[in-house]
Amino acid sequence: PESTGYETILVDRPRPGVARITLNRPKALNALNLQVMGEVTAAAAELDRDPSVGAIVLTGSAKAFAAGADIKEMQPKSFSDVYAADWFAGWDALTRVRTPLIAAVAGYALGGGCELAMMCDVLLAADTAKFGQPEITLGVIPGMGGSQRLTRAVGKAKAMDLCLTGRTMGADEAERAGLVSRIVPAADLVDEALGVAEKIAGMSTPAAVMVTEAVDRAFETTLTEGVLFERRLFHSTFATADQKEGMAAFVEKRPPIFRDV
Ligand code: CO8
Repeated sequence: PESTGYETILVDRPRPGVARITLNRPKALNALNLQVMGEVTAAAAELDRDPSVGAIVLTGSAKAFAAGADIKEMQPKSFSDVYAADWFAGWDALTRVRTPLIAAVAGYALGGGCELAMMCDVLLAADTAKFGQPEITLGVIPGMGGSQRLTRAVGKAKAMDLCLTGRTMGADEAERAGLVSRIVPAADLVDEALGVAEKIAGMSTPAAVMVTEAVDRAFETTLTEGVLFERRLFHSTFATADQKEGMAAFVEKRPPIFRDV
């Protein structure tokens, strides 16, 4: 059983090695308020510390992954309020989670919802998914990394288009643009995401974590530095028992049994 006491999320373990965090504020279309931020980041950090969890699925409802940061919570805030609280900085904790995070998006992923999905390692979309950064229509701009991660994911032209007009982008356009890795019929989204998570959880955990660190490094550094970083991580996989097992299993024509060491 998972930690209880969460009010805005559900946490469960639907498959071996797989944990799922479900955003659960249906009346507000999963709008992300401070409580959601605290609960998602706490649950993810706790699952990250659990060696039996090899992948985490983050999802919402059929209608909304999340319709953005909570506008009603932000409405009364002043500049000093949001500056002093460093509003949204708490979400950065999610990017320190080392266990692979899979976003499974159906329905609205707008504003902070789109930004939250983009913080995950793998982004799967239902055919009903709608992505957008509509902050400009509220007189503000993205505040959880949207202008940066969207631009890196889809390039300047589309990022500018989306952030300046506030329009939404359907699953097909998101897939063409490189924002999502797969589109799945809505009815199959959760199964597909759990299957992807189970597959990842069955890999060598050190290798899975290293490869997410290596891919992430591509966003942070030059090609030369990134290639060196990757090569050194590659070398270090030879210090793991899982490398011995994985290569022996290939040669012996049998499936590997990784022990995550
Ligand atoms: N915040 C708070 N409540 C919300 C939000 C939200 N982002 N989105 C929906 N809700 C609430 C609605 O107010 C409504 O509540 P109620 O029943 O009490 O009126 C309930 O959810 C259902 O919503 P709708 O009735 O609007 O449902 P529809 O199906 O008609 O419409 C939409 C769905 C199109 C998604 C619509 O709800 C919508 O446009 N939502 C807002 C989308 C948006 O603009 N998101 C961006 C928010 S801003 C952000 O994420 C980052 C801000 C960065 C600012 C930086 C500050 C420091």
